[in-house]
Amino acid sequence: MEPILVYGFPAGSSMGLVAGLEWLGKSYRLCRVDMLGEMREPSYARLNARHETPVLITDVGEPLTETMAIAAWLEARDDERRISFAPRSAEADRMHQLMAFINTGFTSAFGPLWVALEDDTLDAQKKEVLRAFGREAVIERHDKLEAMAGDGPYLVGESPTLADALLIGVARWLDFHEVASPERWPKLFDIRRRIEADPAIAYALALESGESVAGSGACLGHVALHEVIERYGR
Ligand SMILES: N[C@@H](CCC(=O)N[C@@H](CS)C(=O)NCC(=O)O)C(=O)O
Repeated sequence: MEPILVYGFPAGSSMGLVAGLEWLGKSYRLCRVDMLGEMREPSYARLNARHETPVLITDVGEPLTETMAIAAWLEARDDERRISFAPRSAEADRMHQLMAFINTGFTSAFGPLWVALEDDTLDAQKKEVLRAFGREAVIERHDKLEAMAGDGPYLVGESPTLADALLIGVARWLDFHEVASPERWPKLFDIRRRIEADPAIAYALALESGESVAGSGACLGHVALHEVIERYGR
């Protein structure tokens, strides 16, 4: 069977993996999940007990959670090295380093901003503390990633890779939370603009918004969440 990527909306980091699948060019299916609604239902725990996206249903029907594990699964099947590099190469090491940075500190810096936005039990003062803390953390992590970025058109190499896929799913939260102007980090700004101009991103964003659009042809269609849970849930 083709793998199925369970991706979340609104504004899920998994949007980057949809683009990654498009760049990989192998057949896949998608399953769109409302993170504010159906992902919180008890039945979703059969796919991911932590009630998070993304989840990849692998080609043998096993749910695989965690972005880094899913990216590693894709990389292992990227025989033509479309979105990754030869194992043991310096580029592969650098790509893994950037992916790890993005998936850990860079992503988690936005956590307080999400809590301030979504947790209605918090009073205004607590929300402001969280916002101030989150803004500072996001700026600091952007400073660090800017220092790690090279002078190339993408994070690593001459075409978009899994590192760019992970970056683009999360970096847009900077604008969503209105933390700072993206131009403040010129290298990241340039890389983001280049990735965002890619048709795979327009495709992934349109799907996230619920539009029905044509991509590269690699996506064989969507599967309903209840079907994915019934067939592949644990
Ligand atoms: N460690 C997980 C984190 C995944 C994660 O936090 N996903 C977010 C969406 S980007 C989520 O599902 N959050 C739960 C929620 O919004 O309630 C990974 O890297 O895949």
